Amino acid sequence: MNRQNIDKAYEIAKERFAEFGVDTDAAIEQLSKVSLSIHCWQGDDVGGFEKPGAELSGGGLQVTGNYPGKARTADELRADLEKAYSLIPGKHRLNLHAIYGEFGGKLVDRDEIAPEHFANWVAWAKANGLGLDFNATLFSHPKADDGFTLSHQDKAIRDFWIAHCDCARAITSYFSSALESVSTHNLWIPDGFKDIPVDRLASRTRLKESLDEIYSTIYPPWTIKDSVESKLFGIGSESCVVGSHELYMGYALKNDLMLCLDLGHFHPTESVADKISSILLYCPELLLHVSRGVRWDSDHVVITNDELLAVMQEVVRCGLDRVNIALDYFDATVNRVAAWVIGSRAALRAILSALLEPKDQLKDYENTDRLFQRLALLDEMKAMPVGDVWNYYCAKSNIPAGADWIGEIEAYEAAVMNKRV
Ligand code: RNT
Ligand code: ZN
Repeated sequence: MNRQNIDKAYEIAKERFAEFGVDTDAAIEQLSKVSLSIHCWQGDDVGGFEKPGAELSGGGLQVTGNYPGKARTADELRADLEKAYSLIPGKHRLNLHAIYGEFGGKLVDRDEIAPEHFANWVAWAKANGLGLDFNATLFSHPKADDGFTLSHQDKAIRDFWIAHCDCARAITSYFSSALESVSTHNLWIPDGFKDIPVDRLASRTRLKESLDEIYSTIYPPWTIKDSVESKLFGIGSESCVVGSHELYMGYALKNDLMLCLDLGHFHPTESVADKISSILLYCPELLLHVSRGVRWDSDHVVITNDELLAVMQEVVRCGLDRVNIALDYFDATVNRVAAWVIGSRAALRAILSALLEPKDQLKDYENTDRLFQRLALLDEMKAMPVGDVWNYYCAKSNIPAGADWIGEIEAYEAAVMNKRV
């Protein structure tokens, strides 16, 4: 895009938003402070580096597609991430999973992982000015093959996974101190029943007891933000997921943890946007897994759809500083680096769109019962030039504006990714 046109369009957009009392420069300033936690696992189809050629298995998670160029090593993944970050305006974080440690060719089981296995990630994060977040990995492992982990009937298996979570939280606190930026540890487990169980209470009791053990190790809040992620159903856990929304909501409230809402983990017509204000009444902070379900929890690449816009509106209306925003999707049918860029840019642009809302005017209409005016203004805002503000923000940040980044991925694909055979 031509820089002069970007600037000209921005000047007009700025005036148009100003007519509604909205300050576009202030919105850009706020947006520049938002850090997305970008998920490493889009880069290699949730494989990780426990052994060469490791693949996602179990847990009801499914990656489809075999687009060429997948990162095969941590170095390749870091190179791909650097490319992605170079096309996303702002300073962001990286979200790692435990299987992404570098184990030097040795088989290190999940209950033995330690900060040293993530030393390269930390050095790289430091060099690139990124914060790190972390996730225990309770899938793709023989001890998770029957679909149960922390709620398993067998105490030895539960204990193994508790030990893994202990390691994962220790690694998370190491990230926080090494990078001087508080890291989130998110816990998601696959446990659930394909067919109708008769003793839901027993498995949920076991899960609760495992959680009690895990979180009995206290880390000061400036060293870890702990979150727990619920789910409604998965492949192979259609009838009952042990870690349901109610289970974790209760647990988080009682134990001062963060709740993680994944956009794909609710009934398809249920509004995650509507949950945010309720949860923030009781929890100081919230974690979002921004995803896109298509008919089911399919983890499609995030794009600018109504759901994303509605979620980000609520995030901004309720308190951008209280919501941690992570991405969570995996698509192997398209260039994996492009998938990161598409989702990250969509999420940021949706936040920008929400920041450009004429909040005072809308609230005033609402509080004085001028409801057609509220509806009309909300709808008119959809035709406002958010894209011109976005392009200006990108250009100002030295990041390609508009669709200009597509060519950069094409070049990277030809020069780097297509050589990985
Ligand atoms: C699974 C959860 C979970 C995972 C990642 C890989 O349904 O959404 O967050 O996607 O941990
Ligand atoms: Zn998730």
